[in-house]
Amino acid sequence: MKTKELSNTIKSLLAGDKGLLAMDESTGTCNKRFEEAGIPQTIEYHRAYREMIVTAPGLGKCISGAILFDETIHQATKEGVLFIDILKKAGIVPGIKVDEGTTDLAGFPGEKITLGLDGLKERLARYYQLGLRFAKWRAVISISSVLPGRGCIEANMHALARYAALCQEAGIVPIVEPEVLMDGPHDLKKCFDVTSRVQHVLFDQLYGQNVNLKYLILKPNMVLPGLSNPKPASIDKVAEATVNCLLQSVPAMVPGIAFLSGGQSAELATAHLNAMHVNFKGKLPWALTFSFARAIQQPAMELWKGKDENVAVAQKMLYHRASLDNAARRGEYTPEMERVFV
Ligand code: 5MM
Repeated sequence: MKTKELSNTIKSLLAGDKGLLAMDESTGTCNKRFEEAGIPQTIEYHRAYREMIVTAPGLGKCISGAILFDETIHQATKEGVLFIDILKKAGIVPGIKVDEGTTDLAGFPGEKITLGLDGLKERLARYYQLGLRFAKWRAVISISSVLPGRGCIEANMHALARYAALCQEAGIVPIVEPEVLMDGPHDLKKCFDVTSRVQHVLFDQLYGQNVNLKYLILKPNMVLPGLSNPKPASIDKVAEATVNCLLQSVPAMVPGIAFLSGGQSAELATAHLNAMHVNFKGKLPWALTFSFARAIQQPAMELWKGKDENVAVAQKMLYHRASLDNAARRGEYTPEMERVFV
């Protein structure tokens, strides 16, 4: 195993108060977000959008790594400079989403299994040659009165563990993402119980597949009430439930945890991360950071609207959101800082 290289990549990804930018929306997800924002859904608009992101001034001061989609790694600016090269020049490690989406899990109505293990070894070798040094695989777990089923959790966590083992063998740091979805009326406790169960099974499977816990980053959901639960939880309560859940299930050997935002507003995702740092200062065995997609990109996408004349203001917003997440990592974020962008 290329332990030195894996360890250096992890150090870069977790450095200082920086975090990861997930810009790995697959074609379907990207088109869905463009449609909602009134942006034409073509490959050229995907390219222009990603150019706006990777050329945002100062991005490298806030972002340590960017997760890309396969389409994006072959794309370049209008001047012909590859996005991967722009990121590297800005000091941002380029990474790649290697799962191939989800499909219905046979035998488990309403549940999904993530695809992409076939041929993964060869794809990882190609990605390594292209200079990509970390990867991401997302498993999706739903909550309902009867879900998730044990078979769904086990199948998905087994796939995550096999993916992680292949990544480490290839010299690529695996970002391991078991996402418990926010959809549904469930309460905070239900999310806590399911997230805890999922993470226990995950670490059992990682152990079973000889994955070295020192060379991976966990990308979990925060512990939150479901989106249609009428009773919101306070910021401190979410921070407490999330950290306690992680303390129960994530070994101290894991170097870092980078949260997904999962459909929370950008402001709330930032405030929750901040509260974890304020309330648990000095008590956490791992680095706690962010790997947001929507919570960093969404406000910028809404300003960009697919128009050249909006690029500069959208880039400022992207930088603004990422720098607020840096402040949250330091435990220094306040809602008043939201107003600095006008
Ligand atoms: C959960 O999604 C990941 C984090 O994004 P949010 O912070 O918005 O929750 C994200 O990296 C996701 O995996 C990508 O957007 C790709 O999603 P699809 O559905 O296109 O594979």
